[in-house]
Amino acid sequence: MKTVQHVTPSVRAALDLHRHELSGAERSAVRSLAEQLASLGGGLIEDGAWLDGARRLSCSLPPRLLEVLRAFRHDPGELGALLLAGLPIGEDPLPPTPVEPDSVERVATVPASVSVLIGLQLGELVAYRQEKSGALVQNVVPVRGLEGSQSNAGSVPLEYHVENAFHPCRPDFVGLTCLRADHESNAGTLVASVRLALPRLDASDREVLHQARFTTSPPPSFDAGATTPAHPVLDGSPEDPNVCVDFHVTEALDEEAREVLERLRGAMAASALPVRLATGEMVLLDNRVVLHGRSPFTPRYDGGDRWLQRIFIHLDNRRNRVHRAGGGAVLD
Ligand SMILES: O=C(O)CCC(=O)C(=O)O
Ligand SMILES: [Fe+2]
Repeated sequence: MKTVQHVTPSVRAALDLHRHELSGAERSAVRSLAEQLASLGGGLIEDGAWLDGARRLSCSLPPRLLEVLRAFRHDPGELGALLLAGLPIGEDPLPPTPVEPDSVERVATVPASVSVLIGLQLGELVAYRQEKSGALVQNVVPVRGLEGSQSNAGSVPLEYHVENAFHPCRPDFVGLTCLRADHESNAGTLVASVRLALPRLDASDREVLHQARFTTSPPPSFDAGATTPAHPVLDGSPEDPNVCVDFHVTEALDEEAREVLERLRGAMAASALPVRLATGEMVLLDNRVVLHGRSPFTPRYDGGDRWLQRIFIHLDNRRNRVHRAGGGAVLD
């Protein structure tokens, strides 16, 4: 890992954010695969046969893209995120941004197919039955009336979190593909890597974070569910730990742990990079290594608002099998 902690955030962004820009020829190749996939069978994303076709077609993504995805899976780098730019999205006019709550994509479109093709080269696509009705491709759009909510339908600052931190089988990777930026291009997906934040904490704080002195409850996007048993926020190798925290819903069980959690939040915020996604860009986040949040923006609910599509990826389809009734892609 290169060390770039003493440069300004913007320089660090340029240096550190793993960015891969597709060439024109690569964009055409991805577009042709996505079009084939969108018209495969009934184009139903949750249909096992469609997903089989998607997996097969994903093997024909451009070699340079396959290399980048494979390298990211091996090691997500200091930032824990990969930005893909120049994806074939927005070349045809896009429909209006959905406005309804819990909007999802059930029928394949070219943008949804692009996300699926890329996700399937990183691992297995999964969803959670209690969230966005178990859809594999979910729309992240602002929803009227939910402005102030700590969910991806809100537009106030969204607190740093690991996706589904409360779940024993949370995603290994999260993919966010941008169809449309917000009107003022203000909204940034904030990426905060534990690899960058850790040097800002002293050894005793890290030790506390490795102890089971925290609990996490399900976020609002889930139906009410049980709070986790006490868990550590950092686990695994002390020199390169995994992180599991959601600063909106993770609670410390004692005063010392509460203070340490607050210092971790400060370290994370100080290391965070805003990724302002533009049309045709996709950010892949390693959900074991980075927290993400979102800066505020002003929705208009006019069909031209910010529109991302989200996918979740697991590396190991056996480890999660106990949660996947019938062997499908949806976890209970
Ligand atoms: O809107 C964003 O950039 C991120 C929202 C988010 O946290 C999510 O969809 O999981
Ligand atoms: Fe999230």
